[in-house]
Amino acid sequence: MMLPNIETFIGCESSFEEASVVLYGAPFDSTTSFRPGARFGPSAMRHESFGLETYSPYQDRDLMDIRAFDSGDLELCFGSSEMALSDIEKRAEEILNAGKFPLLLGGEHLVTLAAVRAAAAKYPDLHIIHFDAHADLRDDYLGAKLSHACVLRRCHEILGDNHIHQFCIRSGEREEFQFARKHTDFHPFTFEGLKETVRELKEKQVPVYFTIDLDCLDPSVFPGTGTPEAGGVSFVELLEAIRTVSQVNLVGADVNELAPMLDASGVSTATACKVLRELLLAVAK
Ligand SMILES: [Mn+2]
Repeated sequence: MMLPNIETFIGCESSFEEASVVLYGAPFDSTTSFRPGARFGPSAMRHESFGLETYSPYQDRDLMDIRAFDSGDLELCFGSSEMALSDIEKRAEEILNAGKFPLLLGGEHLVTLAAVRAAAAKYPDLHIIHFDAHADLRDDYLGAKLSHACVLRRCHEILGDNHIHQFCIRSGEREEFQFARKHTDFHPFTFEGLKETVRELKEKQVPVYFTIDLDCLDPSVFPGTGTPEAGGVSFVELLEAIRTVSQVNLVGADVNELAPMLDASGVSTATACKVLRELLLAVAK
């Protein structure tokens, strides 16, 4: 029997019914402030994932041992952020309501807001662990409230003070840094303090959403992104941090801001694929 050529992320071959983790792609980059291209991130990751092994020697786990389903990319309206967010939120809600773990592939970072809206509706005491070079706490960007530069500020409006835990942040306006020191659990530059944060969240057993902006990585290992910022973490540091975060009660996650065409070497896409493999293996029950 011949089957249609449907490309999934490597090792994500379960049916929706069997799966514990469901991937969904949001190829959206309409509010990118500098270099666009993140809309091509999810499809590039699927395509290039076949250069990876399904086995992770770091975790001694294999994608073939977990049950993950790749639901493909949403068809999103590039002209309306609100319409795009609404479609992403509906998909996240559908996955959550089926009792499965939604894992979103961006896209620019604004897509996280939709997933957080869905998760917060189900889990009112939601916390966010946020890895990023940028604080993303602007109240508006050139007058727009819906921008990838404002996404964590919009999340703060939903979740309130001390529910957002930020790491590796090394860029933003002075006002964003002042806002962070007042309203979020703020850890600039590195993952310092992550173990303590994870211990507290684990003790409280609160639901946690995990958002990884890949530009937390140093541009020397991850140049393929819209707003690269020197002074980032290494791949190995990120991997260890992901494994630390996986100890909390995670209810959803995303990997965002890969713009594959901005790195002709393909290394950024390969790195993003490896981050996703490790994240999948860390979160799959
Ligand atoms: Mn960023």
